[in-house]
Amino acid sequence: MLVTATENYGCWRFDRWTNESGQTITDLPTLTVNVSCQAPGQQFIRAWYDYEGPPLSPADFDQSAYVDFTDYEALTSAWHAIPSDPAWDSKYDMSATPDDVIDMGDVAVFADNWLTTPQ
Ligand SMILES: [Ca+2]
Ligand SMILES: [Ca+2]
Repeated sequence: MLVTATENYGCWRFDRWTNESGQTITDLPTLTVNVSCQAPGQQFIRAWYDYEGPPLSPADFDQSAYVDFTDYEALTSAWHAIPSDPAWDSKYDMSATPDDVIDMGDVAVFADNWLTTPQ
C-alpha cells in the first residue's frame, strides 16, 4: 500500500481501492491509517491501520486485504518447514487438514485464494 499524505499527523480513511491503472478493485474493506508522534520534535513516528470489513483470506498473510506476491513470498519462505524449523508458522499450514508441513497442499489453498480481496 502506498500512502501519500501531507506532513501532518492524523488519520486517513480509505474507502476505495484501486489497481495500478486507477481502476476500482473493490469498495471494501475500509482501512483507517493513523500516524502519530510521541511529542513535538521527537523523531519517533508510529503508524498503524485499523481494518474494518469482512474477514480476510487465510492466504493474506500480511493482512493487506489482497492476496498477492508479497503473500506468496511469505509462503515460499516457509517451504517444507515443519514446526521445529525457524521458518515455521502455523498460518502457512492452510491445507484442509493441517499436516505440520508446508507443502503443495498449502500451495493449492493459496492458489484458490490468489488475487482475492474480502467479499
Ligand atoms: Ca496480502
Ligand atoms: Ca500443510
